[in-house]
Amino acid sequence: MAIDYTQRIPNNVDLAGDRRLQRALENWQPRFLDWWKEMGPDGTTNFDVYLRTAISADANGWANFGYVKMPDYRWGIFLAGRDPNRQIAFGDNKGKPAWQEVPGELRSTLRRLIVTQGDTEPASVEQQRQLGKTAPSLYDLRNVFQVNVEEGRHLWAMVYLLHAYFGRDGREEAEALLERHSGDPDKPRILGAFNEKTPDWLSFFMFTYFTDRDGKYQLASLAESGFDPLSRSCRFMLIEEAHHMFVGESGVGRIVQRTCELMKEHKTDDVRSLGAIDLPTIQRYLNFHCSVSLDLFGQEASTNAANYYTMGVKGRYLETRLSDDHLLTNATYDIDTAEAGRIVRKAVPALSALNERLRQDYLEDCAKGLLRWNKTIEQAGIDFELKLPHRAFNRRIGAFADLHVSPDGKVMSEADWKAGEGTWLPTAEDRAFVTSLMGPAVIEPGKFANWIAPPQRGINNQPATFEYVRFN
Ligand code: BYC
Repeated sequence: MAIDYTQRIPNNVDLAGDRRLQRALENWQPRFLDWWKEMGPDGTTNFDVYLRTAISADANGWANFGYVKMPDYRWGIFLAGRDPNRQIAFGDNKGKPAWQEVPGELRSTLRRLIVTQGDTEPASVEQQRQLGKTAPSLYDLRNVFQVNVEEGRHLWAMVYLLHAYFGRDGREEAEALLERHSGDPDKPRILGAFNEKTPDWLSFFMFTYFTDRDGKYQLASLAESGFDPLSRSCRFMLIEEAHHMFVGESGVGRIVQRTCELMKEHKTDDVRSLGAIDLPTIQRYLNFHCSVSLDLFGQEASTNAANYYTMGVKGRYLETRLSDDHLLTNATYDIDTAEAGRIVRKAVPALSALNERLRQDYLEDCAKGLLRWNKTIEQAGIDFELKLPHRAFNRRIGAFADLHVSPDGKVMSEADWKAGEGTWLPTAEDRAFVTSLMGPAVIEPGKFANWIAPPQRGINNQPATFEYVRFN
């Protein structure tokens, strides 16, 4: 299917039929491109990258592969198809037709959720800005760029909603999404994890494994929203999100594989001297990215979350597949929380526990990748197991923020925690070592940096040796 180049903004929302909206978005587009040039992947404007582009929301249209210069990427607005009979599935408005416009009383709540979601998308592009310079292969270089352009499109998705449904406030919020920047002391991004650095490829793969997976669970909850345009936007975004998590899971998996190969071949644990990343360092990075991502789910007991649910704006993961009353007014849910300096398990009203419930779904999903990574370690005959840290470890948000908890869940004094910190979280020395392995970028087709194994297969049935990026 060919791209319609007569459209400045490819879309399936009949932009041409809404001149006011079209003008507003065409006004925002150059600002977005300025932001991309200033804050997007550094020094890449002339590269031809083998990218997939969504040109429509149907099965054939969402994955068109070809060489594209990234500033010319066809960022567009695509919503999953509309079900005219869709009903709100939960909360006080359960059973009513899904809203096609924003109900007045939900305006500020919905805007806030859309802005929070939208803010993460450009933030991650900013965080990954320098990675191209140290890519371990052309295949990986292409993957980070793919992730970046799709996060750019996800920003477009939220900006469309702001422009189309929130009037002047929405336009101002859309501007502000380009004005806050990751790690900026004066105008930081909204959520903690999006102000951290992603300075190296181990961090990038951990980020796409753990933090993009928060994206999956948050988007899935918003896909249940009674506000139909938000639901449809998120459903389309989720299709793209799967590739980002694949990049993370396979990236960490390939690093683990290479480390194990070298340990076996040289009969040593000291793979650092062989230019690879040792398993304890991988575990420390994992602890960091997992704990920072767990914070993204908010407070364990949250009245915000209860209100979102009751109002019908944000549901549970796979809400419509759950078999209960979808009101939860009389239900309880067991959560781990902190009381008098201890971790206790207790039943709380299910409505207030919705953040924690989503975090639980998320953690179960996170565990699956570890099973695969650990299989690689086991098959190499190595006695080591990667583990998810306890949910209370290294938290900044929620009930455990004031506790000092080890990765295996022991509450301890601050002094003891500080004494253990260097074995649980990446140290300055770990980070310096990992950085020392990075770059310069490996740009010969089919070649890979020493610290990572090649992928099992390439992108879109292309071989690993394919020229995924041309530099011109
Ligand atoms: N950092 O009642 P609570 C993605 C604030 S990632 C800073 O628990 P709530 C992606 C909170 O705002 C997915 N502040 O809040 C991934 C609240 O502030 P106020 C992004 C935090 O609302 C990779 C206060 O603490 N999408 O897509 O229930 C690459 C009380 O908390 C944090 C979404 O997040 C934090 N971590 O839950 C690219 C979905 N956590 O009211 C993309 C939209 C909490 O006291 N957002 N606070 O001023 C939401 O659903 C909710 O805002 C949250 C927070 C789940 C984030």
